[in-house]
Amino acid sequence: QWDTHWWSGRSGIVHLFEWKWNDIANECETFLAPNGYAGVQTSPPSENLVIGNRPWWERYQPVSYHLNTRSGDRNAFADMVRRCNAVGIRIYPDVVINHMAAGDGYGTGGSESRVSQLSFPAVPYGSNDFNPRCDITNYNDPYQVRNCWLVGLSDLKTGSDYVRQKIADFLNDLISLGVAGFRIDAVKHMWPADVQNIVSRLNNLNTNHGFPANARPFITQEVIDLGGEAIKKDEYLHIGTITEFRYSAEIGRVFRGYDLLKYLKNFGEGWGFMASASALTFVDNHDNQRGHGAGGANVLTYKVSKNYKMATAFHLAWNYGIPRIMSSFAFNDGDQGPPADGYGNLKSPEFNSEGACTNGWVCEHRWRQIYNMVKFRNAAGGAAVQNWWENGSGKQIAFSRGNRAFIAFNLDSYGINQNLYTGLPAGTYCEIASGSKSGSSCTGKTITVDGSGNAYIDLPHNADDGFVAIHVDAKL
Ligand code: QV4
Ligand code: CA
Repeated sequence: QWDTHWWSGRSGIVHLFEWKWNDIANECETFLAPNGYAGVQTSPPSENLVIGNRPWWERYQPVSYHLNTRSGDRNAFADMVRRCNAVGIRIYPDVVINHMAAGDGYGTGGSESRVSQLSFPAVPYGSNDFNPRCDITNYNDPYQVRNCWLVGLSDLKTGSDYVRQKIADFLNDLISLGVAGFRIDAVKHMWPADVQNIVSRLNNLNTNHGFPANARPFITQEVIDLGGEAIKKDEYLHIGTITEFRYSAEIGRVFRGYDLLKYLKNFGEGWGFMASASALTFVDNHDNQRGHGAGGANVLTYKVSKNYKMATAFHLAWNYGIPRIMSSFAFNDGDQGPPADGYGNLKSPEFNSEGACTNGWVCEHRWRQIYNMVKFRNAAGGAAVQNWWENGSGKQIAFSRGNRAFIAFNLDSYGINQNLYTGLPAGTYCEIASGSKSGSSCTGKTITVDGSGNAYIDLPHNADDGFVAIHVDAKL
């Protein structure tokens, strides 16, 4: 429940938010695997309520556990998992199990949602399967948070044997298709014992998809705990990993320049975050990038691209947590749905000559500064952070990962123009923010490490990218 089941030499889970299953399968084969990514978090695969102008959040309103959504049907889901596993990309669907939909209507597979009668015939769930209707108004009352209806979503009686087994059957169906684990939605709104019980009913991973015998599904639980509420992330640590929302809030604050970079020296447990092996870390997620959930105004998104790339570079360079990378669609208002045609069918991403997404998809995971930092993380492996350097004002920092990788950041009002000790073997390296290694040359700048491990670092305050990075796999 803590093991991601990543292939060795891979890292990073990309949240391909609202992508179609077939497009994810193509992305695994053509981009994610060749660039060293390890996994994908998908949007919820279960049938959801069709809502008016198709906001993204309709997918958080289940109508049944049929695998039938705008992302594709059961066959497409199965095909995606098979193709991604074959190239070493693990699939972790987002699963919504705390509740069903909030309104009456029909699902993406045609099933009925009759909240007014507490009836979801396609599961089936009936009136015995829901907690009595009430609103969550006080997050300091654990009973209310767990037993009342989150923003009017029909709250399942997860204490009941029948409900637990229906949920476990749904998750076991996904396991049979080869998923490596789950992002479980709204875990704060379920009692730890209920979540634990459901997880205990899960089968081991499917060995036909390359998992070893007795492998448990990776579990990451969405528990938003920024401190100050009654429900603590610690209550769920024995079940699996947990989304570390403080990571998102704090890294945004630092890379917006509201705190000094030098304080990142002990980023992680030193800042009061949970233990690294339990922490699912992210710069932004699909909620807080648009003002839903928690994190507030400091959260960085693709819209503040220079600072976002710097924060992501630090995220991937630093050896704390299990990193998840957000891959967004462009939006102006927080309810807007993903790119779709006039009939509501999701659009496939298209790519320009440089590999960047077009037609409404942002695809941060295809930004050079980001995918090259995944390669940096893979090159660094388990090497420790060493050779920390900071300037007098604390707005410029640099560090190495053992003798395998080196990175410098500048948020100051003047440049870095000096020799720094990199810890790396002598040679010429491709600087991976500005370009990529291609054969024996580099499409961007180069940095030369001398025989004593020093390199001249030139990083102007107004450079396009606020960091420079080199690693042994990009040595020329
Ligand atoms: C409205 C009113 C309610 C009223 C209700 C009556 O606001 O006060 O009770 O009508 O029916 C959508 C609308 C919301 C609406 C609700 C029900 O935005 O206004 O309520 O539907 O019709 C996503 C969105 C929500 C969305 C929900 C369901 O963020 O806006 O609600 O999907 O479609 C807390 C939780 C945390 C949660 C986070 C957002 O602790 O668990 O809020 N995060 C997860 C997901 C998130 C998802 C849910 C949970 C729910 O990451 O994306 O909410 O599954 O912090
Ligand atoms: Ca609940």
